Formats: sequence, C-alpha cells, structure tokens
Amino acid sequence: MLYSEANFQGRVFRTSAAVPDLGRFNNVASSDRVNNNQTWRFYAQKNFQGDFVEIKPRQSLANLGRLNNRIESLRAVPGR
Ligand SMILES: [Ca+2]
Repeated sequence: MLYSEANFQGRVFRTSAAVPDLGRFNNVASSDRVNNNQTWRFYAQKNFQGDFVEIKPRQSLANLGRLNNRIESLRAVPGR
C-alpha cells in the first residue's frame, strides 16, 4: 500500500499486483507498507526503472526519503 503522506497518512493506493504506471498516484507516495509475504520494490520511474527502494515482507517505510514524491511503479521482487 502506498500513502500520499508520511507516516501512512493521506490518500491510499492499494495493489496486490505489479503496477508499471501509477497514473494519478505518480510522484505522490510518501510512505509505503507491504502487507503480504513478498519483498517489493518501489521505483522512481515507470516500468520498474530507475532508482528504487526495497521493502521486505510485512515491513514498512514511514518516510520514503530520497524517493519521497518520486514513486512511479512497483512490483514484487522476482524469485523471492
Ligand atoms: Ca506525498
């Protein structure tokens, strides 16, 4: 789940599948949470390109730091 504000506040974007283009949620996310048993990567560019931050199963990041308001795609890490 992605949140438009830090500390899991604001608008929410929820998905269980890869998202190559977040559309209206591009460059919005300020915090992320992973609620399943996969490791996910959150990327600064569409189609899983560019800088990324990795979040492990059941973990979260209350502030995306250098990727704050920069996330444009996300997917589970293949084979993990
Ligand atoms: Ca934001």
